Amino acid sequence: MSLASSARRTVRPGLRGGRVGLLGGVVLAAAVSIAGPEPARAIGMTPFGPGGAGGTTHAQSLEIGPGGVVFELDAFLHVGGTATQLSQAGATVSGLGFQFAATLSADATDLTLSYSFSNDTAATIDNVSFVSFLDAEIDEPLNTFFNEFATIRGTLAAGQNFEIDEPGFAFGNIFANAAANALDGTNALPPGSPDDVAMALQFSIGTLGVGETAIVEVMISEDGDSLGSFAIDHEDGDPASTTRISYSGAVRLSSPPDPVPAIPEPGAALSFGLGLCVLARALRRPRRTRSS
Ligand SMILES: [Ca+2]
Ligand SMILES: [Ca+2]
Ligand SMILES: [Ca+2]
Ligand SMILES: [Ca+2]
Repeated sequence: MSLASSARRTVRPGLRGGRVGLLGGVVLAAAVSIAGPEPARAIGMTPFGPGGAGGTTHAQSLEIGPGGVVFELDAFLHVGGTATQLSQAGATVSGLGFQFAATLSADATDLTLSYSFSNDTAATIDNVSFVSFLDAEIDEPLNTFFNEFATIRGTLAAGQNFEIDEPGFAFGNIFANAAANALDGTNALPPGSPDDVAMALQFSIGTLGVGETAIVEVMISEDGDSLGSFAIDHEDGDPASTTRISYSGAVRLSSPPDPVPAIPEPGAALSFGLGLCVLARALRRPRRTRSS
């Protein structure tokens, strides 16, 4: 199957490298903070697309804290060297039964994405690996999407890898590496080298026995919580931007297969409002195409 790439941001705004947008954003943010209280912190979302596809590029709204907006959320399952992009997949991926669920914590600060792959065949399936890809922006209307950086904390688990890079519209190789199951284990956008942050996490699952299920859980948090022993924190270089997006995950095997909880349905009014936001952002944003 061909790996779809999103059409987006054909041209960056002319503010790149300049100071006008950043200073304007600082002034505007200062005015906002004088005028009113701190904005509420929480994660809000509309229902995810096929395969758990999320972000404005998939016509789904996922907002993180006061300033975070997901542009693209997707994942890849790799089986025996063959990649499947989950936003393009059905209920079966490389012969494995596939289910996706999204669960918000009670205080709406942590979103857990659950990807479940069950071997319902009569033979073991070898060389299974999973890669999650997340491209979010922080306070883009105030200070652009390319003034951002990321840091890592903790220790990678056995079989885990990561990458932080520009998402492939300018110079980064993270999306191609996610599609190739070959994250490079480097942070190309540390503090002091800001750009358009995208993050990826890779989990080696190995062999899935007959009747066995692998459950990959990915957490997106706006208050620093994480799953497993390793996390990436995505932040904005503008001191007025207080949003921090934490991204982490873990994999476990279960036999017999785990039931997957149903996807929670946001209220109709919330969905409608967020849907309008998605539409408005989609209309505002210039499009460009990721080079393959
Ligand atoms: Ca939390
Ligand atoms: Ca920003
Ligand atoms: Ca890279
Ligand atoms: Ca980004």
